[in-house]
Amino acid sequence: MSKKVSHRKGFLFAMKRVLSVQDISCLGKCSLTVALPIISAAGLEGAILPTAVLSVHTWFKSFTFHDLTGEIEPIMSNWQENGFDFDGISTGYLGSFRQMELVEELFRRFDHPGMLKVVDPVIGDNGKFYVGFDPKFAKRMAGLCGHADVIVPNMTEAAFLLDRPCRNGRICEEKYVRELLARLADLGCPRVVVTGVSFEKGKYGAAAWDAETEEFFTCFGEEQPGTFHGTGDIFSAVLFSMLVKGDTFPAAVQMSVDFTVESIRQTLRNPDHIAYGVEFERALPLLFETNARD
Ligand code: PXL
Repeated sequence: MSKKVSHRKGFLFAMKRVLSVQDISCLGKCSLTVALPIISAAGLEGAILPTAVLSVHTWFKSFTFHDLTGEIEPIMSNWQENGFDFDGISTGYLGSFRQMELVEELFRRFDHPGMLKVVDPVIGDNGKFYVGFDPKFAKRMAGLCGHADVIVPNMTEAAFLLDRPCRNGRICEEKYVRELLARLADLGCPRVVVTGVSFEKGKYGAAAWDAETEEFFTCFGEEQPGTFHGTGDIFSAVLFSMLVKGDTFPAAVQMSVDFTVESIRQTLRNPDHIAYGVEFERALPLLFETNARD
């Protein structure tokens, strides 16, 4: 029988511990290789539950894929045996229906008042599903979203979760986004952030809805040219970290926009920048600064 021992309580300056559940793409900047440095820079203890190991992410023409589904249950049972708990659990890329079921089990087993559950429904971008995903997968992901406190889809994922066609073009109307957010909250998640939103040329960012307070807000930054892989994972890792640290919902979304824009801006300074990820490492000082006030 597991004993509930928090190894951190009782220390005045105990760090908060968070868990990130997603794949390890060994090379290519996304999922755990970006989430962990962001969590650490934000001053949180990062634990990981890798769902698969890939040579590179699926944006590349070829990749290896080693599924780790069989490890998930034994790892969570072992954590329970050792008495560990988390201040937050965040999920990203999940490779199968079974993994979504296991994440729901993880949420159940480690739930306690104040434990934040963030789901980034990683299924597609730029109007298309990522390799291996389809409308059936999106429907199951919508079910998982119903178990989260916060979800962070991009505009493509938001449409796919609701089984709607994607709209063309970057600029959209506020009315459309407000309705999208309300329908996403109807999935059962009280706080929704949609990324990749623009109402006018030159401004790009996120729109959010808090169904409990009925508050709608937007956070924009200066629009940067081009599209970059992995920015959604960066955005959700910053949002997750800032919420666990106790930021208000609008402040956490604004920080996530600022950090993502700064990562892209730094990337574009390098004329030989890589297309498969951004130089988010250069933006990490923005997060160090948030620790001074903790
Ligand atoms: O960035 C999202 C992501 C995460 N993990 C893997 C991916 C992708 C998007 O393509 O392929 C393996």
